[in-house]
Amino acid sequence: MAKVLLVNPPFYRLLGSHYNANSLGIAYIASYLNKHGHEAWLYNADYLSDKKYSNLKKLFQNFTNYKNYFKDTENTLWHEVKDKILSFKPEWVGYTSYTANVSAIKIISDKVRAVNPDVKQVIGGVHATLDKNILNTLTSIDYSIQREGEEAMTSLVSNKDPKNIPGVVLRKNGSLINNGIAPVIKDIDNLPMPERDKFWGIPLTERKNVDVSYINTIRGCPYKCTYCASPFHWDRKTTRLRSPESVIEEMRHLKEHYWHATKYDYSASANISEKDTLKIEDNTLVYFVDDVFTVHKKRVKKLLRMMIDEKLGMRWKCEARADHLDEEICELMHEAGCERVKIGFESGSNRILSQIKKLETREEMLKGAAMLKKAKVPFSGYFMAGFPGETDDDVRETIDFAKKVEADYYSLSVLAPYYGTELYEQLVENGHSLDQQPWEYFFHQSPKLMVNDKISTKVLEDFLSLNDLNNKDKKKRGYI
Ligand code: B12
Repeated sequence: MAKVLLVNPPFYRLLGSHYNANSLGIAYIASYLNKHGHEAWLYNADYLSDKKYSNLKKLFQNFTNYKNYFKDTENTLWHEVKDKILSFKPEWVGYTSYTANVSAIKIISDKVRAVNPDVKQVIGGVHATLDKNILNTLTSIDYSIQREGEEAMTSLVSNKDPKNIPGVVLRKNGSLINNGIAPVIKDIDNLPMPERDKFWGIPLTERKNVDVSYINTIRGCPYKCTYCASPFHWDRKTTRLRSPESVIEEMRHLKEHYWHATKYDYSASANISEKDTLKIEDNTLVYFVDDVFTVHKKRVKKLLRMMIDEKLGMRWKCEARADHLDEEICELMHEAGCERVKIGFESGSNRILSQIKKLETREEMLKGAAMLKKAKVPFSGYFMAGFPGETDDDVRETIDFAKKVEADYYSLSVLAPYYGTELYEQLVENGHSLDQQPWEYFFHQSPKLMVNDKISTKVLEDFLSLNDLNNKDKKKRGYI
């Protein structure tokens, strides 16, 4: 039996906000390890003892402070994380990675190695999957696991020979051996539910502040949008959907063991500029983290009907595409307690939509938005600016379009081409020096135009101030 600590590195904390949700990737690895007789716990190093989320503007403003943490590698925050990891006395430590947190993993893993070289360290998750040479940068990490980590991690900590474990990258004689991507887990219904109890590093009294109401019902996404890491992180051809029965079982389990009676506090909306922060009570809203929750219409209708019939009374939110809706789905969503649909519109310019392979037009999107409105389902509109070659006119089209869809909340981002996306590869091929940028810059709350020199400051400002749009209507609900 191995003692394993799975770590979600600091990120929002460094931006002055907090993130108290259970990171599902490592929660799945932990429950799988525990099912196989190991002792695996989760440590969310991004957790802060607080209930406040910074609003979008604050996140943008805190970018300079954020960058300073990476220059100050002896900052007490890094030492605190290292000390908490070591206080668990782990034999194995596993980090979950996005591109933006790779630098944090570097700082922490170096410190852990310096104090206790016997602890074996592993990296998994999106960045580890997309960057097969990541061990060359992370010199204190022993193994990298590509794509789904349940089986590979279990084999590693069970002391199987890493050379023979599919999915693992290891070092030998100064070079890397890559065993290839981990095989697809075909039946995701039968995976144990993600770990929701074993949290290291937070006092028991704060345990109830951990948001464990994230649910993953789909692994993968059949689309190939050029700005998204999913097509490469997951295999587009092997998108797997859990059965509605298995999803309902997880909802029931959540309700029985973790659900809070408290309601969301909408009084402070992140859209209302005089308020700095938004207070949220956790475990009062299920978050379906799937890329496109509605991707399979027949299945989602069955699931929504089951939610209604079961009378679960649990409010929820999800991510979807506007073209994967119909009137019946929207009505069922309303009846089944949908509090928010997060729609990735991205742009209001058909030229840009086609360039980024969104496979959707603004006309189709408007139709989807209208159906949600008719069924009284609140939705957030996600928009981006700063694509290569995008002009002021394109952004103005986005601004007009965004106003037309009348979302309940606007989330606005300046494009950060994520490592491993089609867009990133194209840009590097065309001579952009993205590969020279620090990893920690690859997230979308950085206000800088990274790969566009055509959009004027004024138009970008107008775009970003769409965030204030529904200030006028305080009845509309802010960010959730
Ligand atoms: C839900 C979600 C969020 C949530 C919650 C994140 C969380 N920590 O739980 C929120 C909204 C907070 C969020 C924030 C961000 N996200 Co996000 N998010 C997602 C989303 C939609 C689903 C993630 C998920 O739960 N998947 C389900 C689980 C089961 O899958 P998984 O995490 O990949 O885990 C499996 C494997 O990767 C692996 N694995 C994962 N970790 C580990 C660790 C070890 C040791 C091992 C062995 C294996 C392993 O095994 C797991 C089980 O098989 C993905 C897109 C996607 N479909 O994957 C984007 C995605 C991961 N996010 C992304 C990004 C960029 C961000 C942000 C940086 C955005 C920003 N603010 O600018 C932040 C970073 C947050 C952070 N704390 O670091 C990108 C990452 C791309 C990249 N190259 O970096 C993705 C891929 C989206 C995209 N469109 O490209 N995100």
